[in-house]
Amino acid sequence: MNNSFSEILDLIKKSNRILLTGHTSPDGDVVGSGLGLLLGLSDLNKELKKEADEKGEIYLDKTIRFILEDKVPDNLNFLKHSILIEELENYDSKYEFDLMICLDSGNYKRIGKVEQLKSLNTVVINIDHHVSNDNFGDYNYVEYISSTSEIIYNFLNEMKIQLNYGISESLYLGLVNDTGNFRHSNTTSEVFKMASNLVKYGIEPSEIVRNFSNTNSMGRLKIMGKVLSDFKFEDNEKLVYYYMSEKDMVEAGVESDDTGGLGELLLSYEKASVSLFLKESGDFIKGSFRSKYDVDVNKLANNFDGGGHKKAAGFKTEKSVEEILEIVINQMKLN
Ligand SMILES: [Mn+2]
Repeated sequence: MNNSFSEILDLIKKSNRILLTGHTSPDGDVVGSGLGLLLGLSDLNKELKKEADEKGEIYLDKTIRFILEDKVPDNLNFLKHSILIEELENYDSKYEFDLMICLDSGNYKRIGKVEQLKSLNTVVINIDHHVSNDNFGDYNYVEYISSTSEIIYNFLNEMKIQLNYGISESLYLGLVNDTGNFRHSNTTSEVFKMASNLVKYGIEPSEIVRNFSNTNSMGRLKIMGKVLSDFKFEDNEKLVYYYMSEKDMVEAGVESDDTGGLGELLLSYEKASVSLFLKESGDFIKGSFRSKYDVDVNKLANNFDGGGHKKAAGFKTEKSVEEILEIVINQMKLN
């Protein structure tokens, strides 16, 4: 059961130290929804302070921080306010947070080491759009719409928190990230209405997309070339896949976080229905599924305790590439 936006807002109003966070390896939706909410709540704080001043009441300023385990990737750093996002490693205050808002995270583990900042008295709010979300919060708001950014947009609007350039730019990036720039099936009429409204605040859609997408390093382009020339295809299951070892990454001179979106690239193969991009990561293999038609890849990822959406899901496992492929292909055969 979801809590209402007004219950969540009441909790925010009552809390003085608020921590916003999202999943590790942050994407445009984590950064966009988090920054949009941070800026909205900062304005709310000013508003509450003004109201208290007018009444001659004492007001304790809210501290609102947006902290992620990992650093914000280069292609998301163009946002006007991205400097406000803190990396856990650089965070050294000893606040006791009253409230922690987890964004775009299907389960509590997804926030990684930021979990250390929670104390016994911290209330957790879970705001997310993944079908695999397990309602881990003390308060939950989970809705299966395009993005967490769309939920934050609805929240700010319904709670009458005024948007501005910075909020709009952030939320627009979240939409672009999760709808594949309005290409995926989660692109609804509500999404277009939201986008249209955000543009009224003076943001430049073409500039956002250019900053977000046209930032491939030489290494990343070379690794794309390798993936495109060496991928494998299972004709019966219409499964296209590629396994990238750490050696491949070293040879191409790319970092692990330079490899996002390669599964989607593979899915563009005309005959493919599902793509699986596998990547060695220490003792684990990380997998990323994309689905073009009606194969539910959230279910496929569940085999490895992962999840996400019907058309995009991920997992991390200690199993070998061969074992992973066998499990996936066998399950696809059954369907
Ligand atoms: Mn998302």
